[in-house]
Amino acid sequence: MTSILTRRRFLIGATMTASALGLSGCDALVESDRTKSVLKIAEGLSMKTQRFLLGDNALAREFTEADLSPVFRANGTSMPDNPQYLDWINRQFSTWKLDIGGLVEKPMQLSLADLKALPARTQITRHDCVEGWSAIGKWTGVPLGALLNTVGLKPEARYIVFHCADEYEKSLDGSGWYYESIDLVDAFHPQTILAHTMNGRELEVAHGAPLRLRVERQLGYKQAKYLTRIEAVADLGRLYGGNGGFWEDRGYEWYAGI
Ligand SMILES: Nc1nc2c(c(=O)[nH]1)N[C@H]1C(S)=C(S)[C@@H](COP(=O)(O)O)O[C@H]1N2
Ligand SMILES: [Mo]
Repeated sequence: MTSILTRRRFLIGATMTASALGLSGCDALVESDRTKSVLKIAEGLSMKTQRFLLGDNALAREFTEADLSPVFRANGTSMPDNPQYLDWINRQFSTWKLDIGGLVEKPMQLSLADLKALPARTQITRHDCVEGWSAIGKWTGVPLGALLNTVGLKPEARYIVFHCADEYEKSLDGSGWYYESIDLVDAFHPQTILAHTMNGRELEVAHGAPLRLRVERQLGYKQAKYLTRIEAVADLGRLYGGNGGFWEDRGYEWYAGI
């Protein structure tokens, strides 16, 4: 098993390739398309490096009950303000459904009760936000891979997109809805779950009720809350800003490996 330090060094090494390729100051980082494509290469390297060093199925570290953070901060949206969501809350999410569609053989709609009746995985993991805080929480939910096997992915499917109930940035064209995406390696990873339970209790609104993604080898912003729809797609270019996520459309890396 590679030590975290070596792994971080190696990842830094991969990212450094961007500078080796000729990026100098931060100003150079701002606009040029070449810079963007170089950064994309660096990001591709860090994803490949992580997977090469750790393997496609290597688990993120799991902790014990004793490690649970006494306080787990809520970040980003902590209360979606759209009327549909408020109605779901008022009905204890009994009318909420998760829609699974896109490039699948058998599209499905699952209620919260349906999801809770499925076999679940529980994991205690550390959540790392890019803003510089971490918290350890216990998550219980349905392995995404099992759900995808049930609906059956069409051969063209390459990514899984997660649509959320919060419009993070109000805009006329609807480009401000929170969304995220992962590829099939992460979608079928054993620790990738749709969590309905946190620290042994029903997921609170601030943490993404009634259902949120946990994709444990990536940073906080990938952990989409308030899920409404899961869509299998062949490419990410046609969704919203085209970069595969709300924050990705605003400059963050799509592969947020940690
Ligand atoms: N739908 C939605 N999901 C989201 C966000 C958000 O604003 N909306 N914020 C992200 C960020 S940046 C982080 S760090 C985590 C925070 O999860 P928490 O509120 O449970 O701590 O959720 C992520 N998922
Ligand atoms: Mo975050």
